[in-house]
Amino acid sequence: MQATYLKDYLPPAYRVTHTELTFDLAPSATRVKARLHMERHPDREPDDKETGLPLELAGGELELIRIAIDGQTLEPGEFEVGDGKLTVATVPERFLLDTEVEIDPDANTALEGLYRSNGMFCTQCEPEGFRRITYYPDRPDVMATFSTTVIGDRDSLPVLLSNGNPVEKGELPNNRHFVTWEDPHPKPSYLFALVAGSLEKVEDHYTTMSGRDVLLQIWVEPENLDKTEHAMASLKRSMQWDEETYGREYDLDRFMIVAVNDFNMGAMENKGLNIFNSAAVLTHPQTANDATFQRVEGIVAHEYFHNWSGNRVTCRDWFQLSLKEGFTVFRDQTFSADVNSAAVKRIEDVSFFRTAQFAEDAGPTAHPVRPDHYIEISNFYTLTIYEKGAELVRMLRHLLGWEDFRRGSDLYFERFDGQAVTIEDFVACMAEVSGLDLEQFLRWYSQAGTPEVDAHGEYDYANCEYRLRLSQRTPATPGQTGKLPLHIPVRMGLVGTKSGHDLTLTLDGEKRGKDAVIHLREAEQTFVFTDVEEAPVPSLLRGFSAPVKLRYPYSREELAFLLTHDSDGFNRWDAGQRLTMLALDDLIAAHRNGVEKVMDVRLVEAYRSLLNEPGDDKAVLAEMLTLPSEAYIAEQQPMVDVDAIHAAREFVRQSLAWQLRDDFLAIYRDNLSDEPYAPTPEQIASRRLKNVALAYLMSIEDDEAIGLTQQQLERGANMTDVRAALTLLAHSDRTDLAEPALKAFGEKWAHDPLVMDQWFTIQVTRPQADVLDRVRFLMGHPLFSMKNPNKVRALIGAFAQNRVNFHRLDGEGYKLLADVVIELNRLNPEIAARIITPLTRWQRFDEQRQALMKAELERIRAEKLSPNVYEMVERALA
Ligand code: BAL
Ligand code: ZN
Repeated sequence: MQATYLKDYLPPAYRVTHTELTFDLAPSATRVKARLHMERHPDREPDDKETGLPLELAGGELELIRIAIDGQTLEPGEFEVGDGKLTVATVPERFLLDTEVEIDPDANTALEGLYRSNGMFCTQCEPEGFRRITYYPDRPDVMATFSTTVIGDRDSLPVLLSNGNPVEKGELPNNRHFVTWEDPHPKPSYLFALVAGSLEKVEDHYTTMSGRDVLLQIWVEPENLDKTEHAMASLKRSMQWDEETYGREYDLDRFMIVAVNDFNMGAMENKGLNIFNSAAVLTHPQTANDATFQRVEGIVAHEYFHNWSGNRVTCRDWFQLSLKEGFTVFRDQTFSADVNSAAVKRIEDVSFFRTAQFAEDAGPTAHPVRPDHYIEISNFYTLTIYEKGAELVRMLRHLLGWEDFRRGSDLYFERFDGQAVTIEDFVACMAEVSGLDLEQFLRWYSQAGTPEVDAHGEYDYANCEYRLRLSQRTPATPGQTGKLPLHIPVRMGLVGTKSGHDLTLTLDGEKRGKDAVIHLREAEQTFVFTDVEEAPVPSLLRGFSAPVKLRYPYSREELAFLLTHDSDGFNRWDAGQRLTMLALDDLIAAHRNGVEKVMDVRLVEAYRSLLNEPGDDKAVLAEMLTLPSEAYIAEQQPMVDVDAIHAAREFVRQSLAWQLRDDFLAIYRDNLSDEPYAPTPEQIASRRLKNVALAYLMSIEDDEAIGLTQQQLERGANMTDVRAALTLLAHSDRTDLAEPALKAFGEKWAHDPLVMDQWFTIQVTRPQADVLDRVRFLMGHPLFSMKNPNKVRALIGAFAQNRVNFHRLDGEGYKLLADVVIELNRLNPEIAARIITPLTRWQRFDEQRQALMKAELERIRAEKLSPNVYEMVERALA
């Protein structure tokens, strides 16, 4: 299969100035007529003036009915169809292209292009789905205005939506009707959207900063009308935040969101008509937990923010995907931090990043934030493009400071409005407004892998100097060796060991305050701080100011000191994580060597202080009390020993629970509340703290805790508490209590697919050894479907995160995942290529597991593979 290379980029031969589409909808035979107003791109000269440049349009799974140029139907021989494209050898400089195709939405299980979900027609065109709708120059640098007429059955499809504003509607023979939509903003085909179905809406209005009224609509299936309130509130907050923070205003008369059950992604930012996976938009206190409420808020914001960072200014080519995704993730992260607890948002994001993105960087699919080649671009909607891309934008903000960063963003939006541009264009705006040299910084975009920064500090009592030596190296990644030093902003402080306070930082004779950003640019660099009045403990990489692995030989005493005294909330939390990791390392070694495990008393005392002096930020406390996940611990080990990690973590959990039982119980009781549910930061923090405490107590199956868990479940105040309680019961050894509770929950919620997803996940993440049989059994459940990505993620994806069971030594976990990948490879290649990821990480495990995982990858490789799965398997086995 062929790779596409960034170095081969050329502007399109022909551009489209206006696109007219007519859809005549039918489940298995939809007709699409397209009229494209085309002209040769001024930057593409033909080699031969006589023949001109051939016209090539992308298309797949289309049955061509007719093609005409300037009204003249082309005969076979005057055009060619094959290899995913339609070619016309000779066309005028400017022309009208008419095509008519037939497509089969019902046969479209890949969920790319036009398909049906629960009887509703909907589309997903990013990155290359539009070519499954009609022949088109389906690339992001072809931007056109669109006029779309949707025709459908009046009874089954009363609602007909597309991008922009409705300009005409009417009745047609045979009980059909139509609506015509016009989108005045030029857009690439990947932002096209169409929805048709029997939907109902919730409406609201927003007045923009310039006083324009915008109609807001959320379209859902009728039974979900009561689950839209939070998304609507989130949308209005996002619109206001983008005006206040970035000066960006919405630009159409209406903004629509549609909830769809079968959707590969979380949501899609189609111009004026966002399509959402129902899991990413619907919430109700009884059906969604706090994490889902917060996730919905973040995703609604993310998609809305794309209206500028993505739609008004988009990517020149798909190698630039992070231009829109990294910037937009950064924007949604800062929005969520502003409207919730900023410290907790950062802790959550970094915790996830260091677990999952670091793992991606360390594996066979590692790639730069701007890759230089791909076989299947759908495989690059990755944590590196999104989350690492966001970290790079965050570093730019650190380097420039907020005011210059905002000026750079204004310049970017103004200069490139209506254009498809590159990452260099974005960074150049930041350099221009700040005068900073960002040449070295650009290496972050082209160099893959996680940089490792080693730090050593020395205090010179005689001269009151503190010398900090930093060195950096980025390990080799597939296809990339010999990495160059990066420009790394290190935010830091020096915490005085006597005073317990941040000391003033004086560097090169300049006073830099008590918290400063130093710039590491060389492979090795020493920073000498003068006038340091007392011996300090360094607090480095505050707020995770760069996406690197920082190593500093902290003693446990120093970490305990930072845990109490660091003024940076994030680094206080990180000190606790490091302290816990040291204890875990000892326990993992003890388990492997068959030596008795002994709990580190310093860790118990650190937790005791946290519980007894909880401070006033419950959200941060809950994070502090949360142990690193098994996946995170695994990332810290040279070779992953799943059983030792599980045993060591359980030992710490249970030791803390035994020794601090009464403190956890007090925290639980202090945070019980009768207030009606609201997704406020205060309530969320209380519930989280309460449930963290309960989880410790349930780890030792404390009788009182079992009673409290049952009460919490029976009370059913909200899904946060119910799900937490059900999970604790289901993951305990008390099957006598767990089984009836699971059964009752399953019966109560059988009508609600999103709640049933949670039911599947709770069961397949149990640590008990019989879980694989349960996974197999649940795959036969009438409510499970391999065609629904949410179900696949909830059951198979969640099982693959159940580390002790997925990595069983008999290889049955791997076999099950491989079977699923093989089936999905036929049905939905995009999801198949995502769900395979855990198998591709075989290098990190012992020889026996490596052999088993590779054998499953080889079994998959022997199949007739989609480009998506082919690329993943080839990279994994390279
Ligand atoms: N553009 C794909 C979905 C998202 O990142 O918003
Ligand atoms: Zn996005």
